[in-house]
Amino acid sequence: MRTKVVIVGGGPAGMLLSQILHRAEIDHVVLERQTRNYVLGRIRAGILEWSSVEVIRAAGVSTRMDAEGEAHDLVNLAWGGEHVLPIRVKELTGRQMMAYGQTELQQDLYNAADDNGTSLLFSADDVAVNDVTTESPHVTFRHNGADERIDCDYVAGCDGFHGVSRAAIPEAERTEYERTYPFGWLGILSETPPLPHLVYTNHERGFGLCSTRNPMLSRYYVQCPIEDHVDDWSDDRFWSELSARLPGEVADRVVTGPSIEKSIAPLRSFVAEPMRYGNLFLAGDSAHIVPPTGAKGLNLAVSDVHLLSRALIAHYRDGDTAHLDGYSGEALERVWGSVRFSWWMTTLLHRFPDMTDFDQRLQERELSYLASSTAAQASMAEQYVGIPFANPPEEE
Ligand code: FAS
Ligand code: PHB
Repeated sequence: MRTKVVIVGGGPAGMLLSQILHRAEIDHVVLERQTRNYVLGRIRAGILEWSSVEVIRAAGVSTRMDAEGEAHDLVNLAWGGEHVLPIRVKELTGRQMMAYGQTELQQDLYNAADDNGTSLLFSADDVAVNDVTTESPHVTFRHNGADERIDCDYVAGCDGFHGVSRAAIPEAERTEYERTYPFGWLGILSETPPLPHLVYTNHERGFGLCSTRNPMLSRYYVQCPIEDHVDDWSDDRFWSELSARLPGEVADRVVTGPSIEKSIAPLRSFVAEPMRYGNLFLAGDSAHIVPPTGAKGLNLAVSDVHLLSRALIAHYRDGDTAHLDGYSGEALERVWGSVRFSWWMTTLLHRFPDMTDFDQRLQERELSYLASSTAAQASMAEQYVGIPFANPPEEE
């Protein structure tokens, strides 16, 4: 087989890139290691930056998001069991966040691929990225028991943190930056009405987050020791711990119910540079990971795909390789901005094991300074809602 672009990974980054390349009539093949249902079964992100909404709309896969997603004007910070500070994002930046689950976006992207007749191969095993610095880059893999090879112009490594693409860049050519956090997030889904707006809470017992998926599906998190196992947390223990970490006026409004999904995610900050090596381009979690505190993981994947797709289109349509050559630098600018912001929110809101009462007071003072300063709130708001693209996608 031969194609222009092989996309390794059929998660949100890979499938959004596929959708945009299809609309630009750029031939490509997507290789996904898991089954379709396995990918759709993963519960992950829930908040889209407005820049991501613009990319998804321009890609022509926003019908359900615009019908079922919920635009939010504000997000709340809570602390000390009594304070609640609304960060009025729309008032401060003119932009909103969209609450729309990653699972839903993934479903929309798979449905679009079905309609497009995209070459999307699930259960692709032993994928290997080869010869990306030669004139004949190619990808080999096993599918339905047969060894396969696809020759291509470019490889898009959209295979997440545990994929193979990043390792196709020799260690001597790659620099990795990492910080792991000494706690995890225990998340649950419950078929209960969510709070009207997101609430992030700082408490000496630990971090908590109240989020949403739709009017009858809520997403909640509590910080937990990284050694914990899901079985250590009954629903009752989860709800009482979340309530203990929220101000009473907020806790009283939480509608509890049985969990329909419960999982613990580790937190890390990670960046691999560069995001290009020869004819291999990394996009999404294959190149970077952020703690979910800033709601940036999925949005960074969308950001990379916007920049990479624009570069590939300029190359194939106009023979212009400037954006391909500038991709890594431009993508990393946005990556590091979100990595820093996600680190800042994580450091501000979580109870670190080695924290003292002095440290707790510093966190609470920073939160009360935010409450006193519109300028500080505007700084947080513009980063939370997402810095606009220098070249936003053209509306359809
Ligand atoms: P993904 O990891 O989503 O997709 C990569 C795809 O490549 C997968 O389908 C995988 O099966 C496939 N793959 C891997 N190796 C392969 C190989 N060798 N060959 C072929 N295919 C291969 N972000 C937020 O903003 N908010 C959150 O609350 C949040 N919660 C998260 C919870 C968890 C447990 C995890 C792991 C991540 C969370 N994230 C969150 C981040 C997450 O949403 C990612 O940013 C997002 O999935 C990135 O999308 P991709 O880059 O496509 O990577
Ligand atoms: C979610 O709804 O899953 C969510 C929202 C905000 C975050 C992280 C996760 O910062």
